[in-house]
Amino acid sequence: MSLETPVGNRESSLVKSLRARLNKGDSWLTYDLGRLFSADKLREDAIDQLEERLLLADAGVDATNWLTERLGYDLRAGRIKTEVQLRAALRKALLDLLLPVAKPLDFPAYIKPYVMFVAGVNGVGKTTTIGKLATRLKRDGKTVMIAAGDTFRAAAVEQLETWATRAGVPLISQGAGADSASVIYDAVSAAKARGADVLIADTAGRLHTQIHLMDELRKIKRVVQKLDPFAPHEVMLVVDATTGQNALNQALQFHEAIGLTGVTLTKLDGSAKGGVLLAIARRLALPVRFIGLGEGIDDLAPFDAVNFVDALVGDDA
Ligand SMILES: Nc1nc2c(ncn2[C@@H]2O[C@H](COP(=O)(O)OP(=O)(O)OP(=O)(O)O)[C@@H](O)[C@H]2O)c(=O)[nH]1
Ligand SMILES: [Mg+2]
Repeated sequence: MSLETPVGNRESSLVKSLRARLNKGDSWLTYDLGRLFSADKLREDAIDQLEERLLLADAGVDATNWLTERLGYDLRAGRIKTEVQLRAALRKALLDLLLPVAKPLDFPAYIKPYVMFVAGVNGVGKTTTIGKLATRLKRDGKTVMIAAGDTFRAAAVEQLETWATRAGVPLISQGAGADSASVIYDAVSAAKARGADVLIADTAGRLHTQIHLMDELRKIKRVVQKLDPFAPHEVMLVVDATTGQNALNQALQFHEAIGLTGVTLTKLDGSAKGGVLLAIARRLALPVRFIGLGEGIDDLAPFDAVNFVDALVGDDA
């Protein structure tokens, strides 16, 4: 018996579980599309109904308007006469929105160490995502180091230590109360000295209203740039899908404050509907890196637009 599931299988089972969850018989988007038809004709209010579903699923006004306008156009052009056609039109519109943002993290060999900051509000899953990601990268043969940049919350370092041990990667820390920029500066120096491929820096959870903490992020960036003017190579925001529209606001605020280069959406396994991904794609067009599908070490998958959309509209349509 093999001890470990091969990567391909693991990924496809994650996608299956995403699909099962988003489509738990009450998929927010495609649930009972048949109801939008009466006597085989699309009902007058079909677009209004879809609009309502999109808004309820946290897709936000921008993405919702964009999608319903697209579908309205197809409708008037006579391209949506059946449920199958409606499903196909939805699928195409969703892909047009999401394919451009499905950009996996790329670690070019000439950037060493590839410095990554992981930021976000409290409790969204930053530390957990770092643990999962470090594990994943190490399996891919990369040498990874982690910096305990969350010096703010009690027990944050211990939590990260547990993840670093699980992932089997070294952690650079100075303990609670230390200066976050100094920890991350040291970690980048150490990663350089040891020739590590990737350095992932955890940061304390913060609200965009906590000016001093937002300033701290900018400071970390400035300090690290003394070692590498092009660092950080990735500033990844982690957002919790169960917070709905709030996740979009967080993305807007953090982007304005430090300039994001990617987003990871966690807790898609929970009560989340995932619509906020559409909102973020429409408003910010930031690359979506990963989706979190649970608390376990393997519950992280690169964001794949086709899988995501198929989970929503059903690829067997
Ligand atoms: N169900 C589920 N839970 C998750 C996921 N990612 C993280 N969590 C849980 O969310 C909680 C918070 O995770 P952390 O990784 O500590 O979040 P954080 O952003 O580092 O939190 P702070 O450091 O306090 O700001 C933990 O209980 C995690 O197990 C996910 O994808 N799915
Ligand atoms: Mg944390």
